[in-house]
Amino acid sequence: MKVRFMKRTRIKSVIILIILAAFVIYLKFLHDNQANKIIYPQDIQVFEDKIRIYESRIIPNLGNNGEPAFLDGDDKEKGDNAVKLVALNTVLSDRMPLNRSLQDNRHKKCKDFTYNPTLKASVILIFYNEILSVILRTVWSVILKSPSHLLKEIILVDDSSTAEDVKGILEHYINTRLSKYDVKLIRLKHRMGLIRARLQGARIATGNVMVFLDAHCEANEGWLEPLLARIEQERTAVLVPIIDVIEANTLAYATNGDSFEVGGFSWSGHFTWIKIQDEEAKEHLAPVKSPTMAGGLFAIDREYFWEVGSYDEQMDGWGGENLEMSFRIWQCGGRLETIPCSRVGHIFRAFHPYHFPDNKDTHGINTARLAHVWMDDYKRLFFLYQPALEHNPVIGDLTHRKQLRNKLHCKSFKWYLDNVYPEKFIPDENYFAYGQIRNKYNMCLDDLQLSDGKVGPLGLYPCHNFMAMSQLFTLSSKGELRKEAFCSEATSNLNVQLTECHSHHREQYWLYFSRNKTLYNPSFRKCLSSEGVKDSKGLILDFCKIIDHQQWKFTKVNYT
Ligand code: LR7
Ligand code: MN
Repeated sequence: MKVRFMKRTRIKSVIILIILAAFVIYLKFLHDNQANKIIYPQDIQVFEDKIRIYESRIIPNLGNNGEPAFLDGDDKEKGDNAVKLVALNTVLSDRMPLNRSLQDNRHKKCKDFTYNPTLKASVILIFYNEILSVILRTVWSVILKSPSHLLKEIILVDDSSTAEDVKGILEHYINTRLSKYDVKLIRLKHRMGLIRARLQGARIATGNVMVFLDAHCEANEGWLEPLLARIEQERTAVLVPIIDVIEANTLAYATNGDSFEVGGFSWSGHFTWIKIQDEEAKEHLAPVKSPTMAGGLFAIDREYFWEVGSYDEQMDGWGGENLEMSFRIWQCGGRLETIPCSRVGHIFRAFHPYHFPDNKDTHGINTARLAHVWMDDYKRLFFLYQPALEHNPVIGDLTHRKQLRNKLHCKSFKWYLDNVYPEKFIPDENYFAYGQIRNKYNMCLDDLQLSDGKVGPLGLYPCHNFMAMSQLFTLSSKGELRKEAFCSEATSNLNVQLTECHSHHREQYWLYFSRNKTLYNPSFRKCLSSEGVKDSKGLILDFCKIIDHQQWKFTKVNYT
C-alpha cells in the first residue's frame, strides 16, 4: 500500500517537474526570440519631441475619403524619390492624417446585414522596416473601424527592423497615444522572415480569432463583423476580405466597384487572381469559395490555426506560405473563402524595399517544400520551373510536415484540383500535343516572358536546347494552344496574341493537321505562319500553303 502510494507521488512529482521544465523552456524560447523593450527615461523627451514635430506636419484632410493626394515643390520631389527608392511615397504618408476617412465601398446590400458575433479578434501585424506613419495608419484604421467589443488586442511584431523610427518612437507612441487600447509590441531579436514573425505573434494572441494583416493596410467600414460571424458559424473556414488597392504613389484607396476575384496559382508557384467560379454566390454576397489566398490578410480561428498545422516553421523570408496554407486548409478538411462584405485596402508596391541575406530565393525554396509535402505527383509541374531545387538539400528536412499531413488524414492534391479548382489547367494531361513547337528553321513558339495578367504577342524565338518554360506549350484536347491561363488568339489584324483563355473556341480554337504539320485556325480559315516574322516578334496568320514557315513540330504528340 505504502509503496504504491510512494510510487504515485513520485510519478506525480515527475510529471509536475516535466511540466515546469516545459514551461521554462517555452518562456526561454519566447525570450530568446524577443528583444527587451526598454525605453530609457532620458529618451522619453526625445521621442515625445519627435512625435510632436511629426504630428505638427500632418496636413488636415489630405487624402480624405481615400482620395489621391499630391504634394508640391520640394515635398513632391522628395516623394517621387521615395517612390523610386522604396516603392512607396513615404513623404506623402507622413503628411497624411493617420485617421483619414475612407469611402464605404461595400456593396450597398452589405449595409443592411446585421452580424452579432460573440468572438473577439486579435489583429496581428508584422513588419520589417515599414515606415512609422504607414504602420500607425494601419493600427488606427483597425481601432477606428472595429467595434471595440470585438477587438481583443492588436499585436505588432517587429521582425528586427533596423530603421530607427519604428523602435523607441513607435513604442513611445503606443505608450502615450494608444494607451487606451490593448496594443502589444514584440520585437524579434533576429530577423525571422514574415512566416516565423507571424508565428511569434500568434503565440501570444489571446483572442478567439486571429486576423493577420500586412503592416501597410487600411481596414474599411464594417470589415471585422462579417469575418467573425462567419467563423462563429463555421470554425474551420479561413477567410479573406476583398483586398482593395491603395496606390503607392498617391495613397489613393481605389474602389473596383462590386467586382472582385478570388485566389488561384500558377504552376511556377505564384499566387494569381482568378475569376469567381460560382458567379451566383457573388450575387448573394455570401462567402465565396477561394482556391488559394494571397497570404497577407486573413482571419482564422485561433485554435484551428494550431490544429491545422499553423505554418511551416522552416520557411524562411518571404513567399510560399500562402499557397502552403491554402492547399493544406482545403486538403485537410477546412475551407478558404472570400467575404465580400469585408474590405481592407493594401498598399501594393512595385518592388520589395528589402532584401534577404545572400539574396536567397526564399520563395523558390519555400515553394519546393510545399510542393514535396502537398502536391503529390503534380509537383512535377512546379519543378519544371525550378529543376535545380527538386532534390536540393537547401530545402531542408520535411519529416514534420509530412507527419502532419498523415496525422490530419489530409486528402490528395488530385482531390483538391478536382473539387476545389476544377478549372485549373494541367498542361500535361488531356493534351493533343505538348512541348516545344518548332519550325524548320529551328525557331520555337515563345511567350517572350509574358508576365502574369498581361496580354502579349505569341512570339518566335530560337529554340532552347533545355526545357525552357517560355517555350512549353500545350495544344489541349479542346483545341487551345495555351500556356497556363493564356491562350493563343487570332486577331482581325491577323496577329496572334496570348490572352486569357475563355474556353469558347472561336478565335482561340486551333487544329493541328499532322500530315502537313499546319496549325489551322478555323474561325479565320488561316494557318499559323512565321513567314517574314523577325526574332522575338509576334506570329501571324496567313493563307495556308505548303511552306516551311507553316510547318510546326511538337516535342510530344498524343493521338489517343
Ligand atoms: O523579412 C520580412 N519580415 C517581415 O515582417 C519581410 C517582410 N515582413 C513584413 C512586411 O513588413 C509586411 O508587413 O511582412 C509583410 C508582408 O510583406 P510584403 O508586404 O513585402 O509582401 P507582399 O504584400 O508583397 O506579399 C504577399 O505575399 C507574401 C508571401 O510571403 C505574404 O503572404 C504577404 O503577406 C502577402 N501580401 C498580401 O497578401 C497582400 C495582398 C497582396 C496581393 C495579391
Ligand atoms: Mn504587402
